[in-house]
Amino acid sequence: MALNVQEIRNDFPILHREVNGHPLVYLDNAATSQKPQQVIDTLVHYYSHYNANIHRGVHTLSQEATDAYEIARKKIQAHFNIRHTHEVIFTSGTTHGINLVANGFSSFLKEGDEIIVSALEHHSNIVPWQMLCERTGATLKVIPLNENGTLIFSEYEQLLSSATKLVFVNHISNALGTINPIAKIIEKAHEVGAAVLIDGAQSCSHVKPDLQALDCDFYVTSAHKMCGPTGVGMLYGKLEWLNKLPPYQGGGEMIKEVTFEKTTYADLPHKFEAGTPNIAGGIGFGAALEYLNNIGFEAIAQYESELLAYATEELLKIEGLKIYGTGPDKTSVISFNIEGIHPYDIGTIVDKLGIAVRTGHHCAQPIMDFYQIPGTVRASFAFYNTMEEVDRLVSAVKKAKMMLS
Ligand code: C6P
Repeated sequence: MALNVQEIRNDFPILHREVNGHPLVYLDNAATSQKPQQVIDTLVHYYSHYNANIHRGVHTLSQEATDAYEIARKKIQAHFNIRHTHEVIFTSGTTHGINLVANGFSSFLKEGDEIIVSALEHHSNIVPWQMLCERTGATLKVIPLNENGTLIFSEYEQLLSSATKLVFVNHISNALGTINPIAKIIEKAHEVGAAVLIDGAQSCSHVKPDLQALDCDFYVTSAHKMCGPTGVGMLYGKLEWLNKLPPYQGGGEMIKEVTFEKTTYADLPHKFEAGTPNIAGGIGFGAALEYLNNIGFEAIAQYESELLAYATEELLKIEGLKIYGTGPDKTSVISFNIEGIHPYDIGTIVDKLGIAVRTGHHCAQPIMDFYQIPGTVRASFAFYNTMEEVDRLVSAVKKAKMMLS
């Protein structure tokens, strides 16, 4: 079913503001998405009507807040087709989820073990594994890139061996938009007995992953990339892994019993949820999933691919403009540079014209090193963007080129 984009845009109050005297064109969706009124209302309703701590009180407000938070966990479970509700761990976001797993593996790895990451990773899927290698003596191996920004799959197969304990790959690259063949990556890793963590920070706003079908061992994402609030996300782990991993943080609500001699830990998911969580955020995450599902992921994917095709075609008409990330499977992200012009300068000028894009290395410096560039201009599109906004971007980039050449 086709999207009614104008109607959808009415759900997003921020899209009606002006920036520097121009109607806002928000094309920084890969950094964070905008929030529909339905999600904003959910947060306001929580704080105005039943704000209370959860899992701790017998009073009515605490029960209401606990129920809403646990309903949100069930919405996440259903959305990602997760077998058990207690395989859903609330986190503060993707970065938190990855660090939780990396920390947990400290006790399982030793010298001689190997961890594989891809050359397409965000820093949050590189640095925690480097730290894990430093702690354990394990070695980090990297799947290299083709010139078009796709992974060299045959090199991945070469890297796999009985020494491989873990494989970490993002579902979609934030810097280039490349969609990785994660089903094949997971299958190959499992053949050598390695566990796989998929970083879904960029994918969840575009596709609806079926985690049981994918059979990954861990999956992490952030609510703020998918119309939800910041500061909340989820870690999925297969039950056997979550049972094996030690807790990441100690504190309230993650215990069964505490004495000065010995502490025993709570059952899943609470073992990994120490301290007061982002309650409003978790409930808002559930509302965001509901919102996106009401629109429908097939319709979103179809429309975003039209935006991508049109924007790619129009941008490539600009002489000297080069797009990085030109693989066959791409999401609606366009990373580009114009010969002889620094990406920051383009970003600054288009902002003056009301257009928000991200410039720089996008927390993925190894990709920039691969292309031997300081960074790119990144325009990332969401289902609430329009073809007219693509035209505004193209005309602003042309203007920037004229001013800076
Ligand atoms: N990428 C971007 O502009 P957090 O910050 O924990 O919500 O997400 C981290 C993260 C991890 N993996 C990938 C693939 C990501 O894209 C991100 C966040 C944003 O591209 C902000 S740096």
